[in-house]
Amino acid sequence: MEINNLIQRDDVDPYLYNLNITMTDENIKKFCGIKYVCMQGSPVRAKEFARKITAQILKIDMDFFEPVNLTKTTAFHCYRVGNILSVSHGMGNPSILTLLHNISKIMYLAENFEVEYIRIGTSGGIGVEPGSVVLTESSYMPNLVAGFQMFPLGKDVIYPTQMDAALNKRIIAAQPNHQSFNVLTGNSIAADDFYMGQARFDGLLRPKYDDKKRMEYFKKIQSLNILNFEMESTALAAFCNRARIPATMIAVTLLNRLQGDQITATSEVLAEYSDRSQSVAINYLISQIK
Ligand code: R2B
Ligand code: URA
Repeated sequence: MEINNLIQRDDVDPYLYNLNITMTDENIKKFCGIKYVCMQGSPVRAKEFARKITAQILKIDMDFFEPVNLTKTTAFHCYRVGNILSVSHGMGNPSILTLLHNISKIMYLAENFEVEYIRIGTSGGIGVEPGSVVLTESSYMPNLVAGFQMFPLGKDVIYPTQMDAALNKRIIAAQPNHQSFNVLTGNSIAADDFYMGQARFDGLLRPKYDDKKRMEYFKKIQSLNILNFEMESTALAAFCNRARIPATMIAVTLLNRLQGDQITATSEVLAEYSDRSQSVAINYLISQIK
């Protein structure tokens, strides 16, 4: 991690409002030695992931262990298992970006300068078989520009959004030869919402586009090797590029958007799909830790 030269130890506000934690020495110690920060949208899934890595990596019987949430807020939950943090990031770029500032300040204060960040999530596939897991190479805005646009002091700035290629390679190398689903690398679009932001017709508001225009958009998307829509990858990639933190996203596709808008898989199938992203991450963590 290359610390933004605006952040110096003495300048950092020791109270992290969004996590409701004061970074006393005692609290900082709870985070020392973290190497992997794994992020998922929901607090429930972050806890479930913490339970899985406890059982699968630390081999601890889950009948006798309950992960403890280290934050005092409902917005972001945070669980520590060995040198892994399992954190929830909420939904969308603004939410994950807020989490990233807070969690990275903690990593800095705890002197964890060699961290890696992985978002583990779901997405809408574009021309890929539902249930495939996509590792993001570069993240695009919905206007099909690779980058993340922000307006610091009203100025229009686009930050680069490539994920860490070496980390992606290590994750792929850690997967078993005969996985029952595809693990692909390609690009992703981080949309501003689930509906019109992802070219859907099934939101409340009637979009101005029609099927033909949408198909033209999907074709352009495919020509850029963009494999999925989701809502956080541009902020993740831009933040981590600026902070020099290796980062990537592992996102399972819940449907193929060339075939429709509605997610129609049963809840059992969807749960199994979500488990796939987690298991790809766990295979990687096991390969690094053992
Ligand atoms: C994927 O799924 C969520 C929307 O349902 C969003 O957080 C994302 O990126
Ligand atoms: N998450 C998204 O953002 N879009 C989808 O279509 C599915 C999951």
